[in-house]
Amino acid sequence: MAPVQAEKTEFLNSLKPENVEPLWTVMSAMVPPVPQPKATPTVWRYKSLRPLLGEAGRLVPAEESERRVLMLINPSLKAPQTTDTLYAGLQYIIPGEVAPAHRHSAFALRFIIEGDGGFTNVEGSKMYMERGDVILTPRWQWHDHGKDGNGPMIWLDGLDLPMFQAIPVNFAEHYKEDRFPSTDVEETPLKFPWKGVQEYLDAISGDHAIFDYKSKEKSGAELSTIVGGQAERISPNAKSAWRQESSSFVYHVYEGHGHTVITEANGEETILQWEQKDTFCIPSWKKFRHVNESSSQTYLFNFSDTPLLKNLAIHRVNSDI
Ligand code: 1HN
Repeated sequence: MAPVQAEKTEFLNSLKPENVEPLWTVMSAMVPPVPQPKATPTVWRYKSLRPLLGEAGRLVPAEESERRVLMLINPSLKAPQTTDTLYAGLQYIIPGEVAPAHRHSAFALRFIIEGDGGFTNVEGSKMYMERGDVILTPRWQWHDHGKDGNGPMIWLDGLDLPMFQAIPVNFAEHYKEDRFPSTDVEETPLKFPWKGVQEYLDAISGDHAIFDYKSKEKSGAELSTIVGGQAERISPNAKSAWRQESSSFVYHVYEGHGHTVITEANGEETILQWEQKDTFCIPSWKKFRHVNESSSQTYLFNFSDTPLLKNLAIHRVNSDI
């Protein structure tokens, strides 16, 4: 080793005990030319997960679980990461069960996949939920879930939990009783029935339509400061527009089947094949488009971290595609 190299190594070794590290060896990785999400594009197949949810229902009592959820964890990351910034899980509830009242700093939304007679009570407003509905649980609001009638109910939970890994300020509290006192409500700003969303999408001409879920309490605002949502319609055997954003997305297939093409900067292609009730994720800055392979309309729901990025002034859209 040339003397200067030996000296340099000795110098670098002397830094560690002082709790300092050189920036110059890692600078390019820290400020890469484009986002480098760690998440891998992944599909969670309902056909495979549905029996596992049933097994969880049989083996894990509600009292034991607080929330009976299978988390959708990205194979390149660990819980609670579905993408680098978003958490998704499938929740399963059986008639008569109580998912007890609690509140936390994290925001949650739910997209109902299967069943009826299930309800969420948010701060005393008890809302019944149906397939396709979006239900919000704003930060620090008491919420519990339950289920009347027959058969289970299953929904997709979307939370901003990964952010609390980086900013560990998530508080939670349990209510003194299982249920927060409630009254039934039909119309509430926290519920977005599917019917109206589909009517909106169907009234738009063209092969690809997007509905932006917006807060009903603060007009024009996103669903939360961190998580936002959209519904999309793609015409029979048609393709959606290409899209590339700094946001990451969790998609859920409400109806239809097809695939999503993801093109990397080096031209490499990933195909995510999906069918009804599947969930899949698109990491940040991936260029992607959906292809409807069915002879009827395909409807997708997504939630993303777009509001977070907008609020931090780091949302970026490639509009040259
Ligand atoms: C939560 O409160 C719910 O209320 C679901 O249904 C999933 C995952 C992590 C932390 C809190 C719910 C959750 C959660």
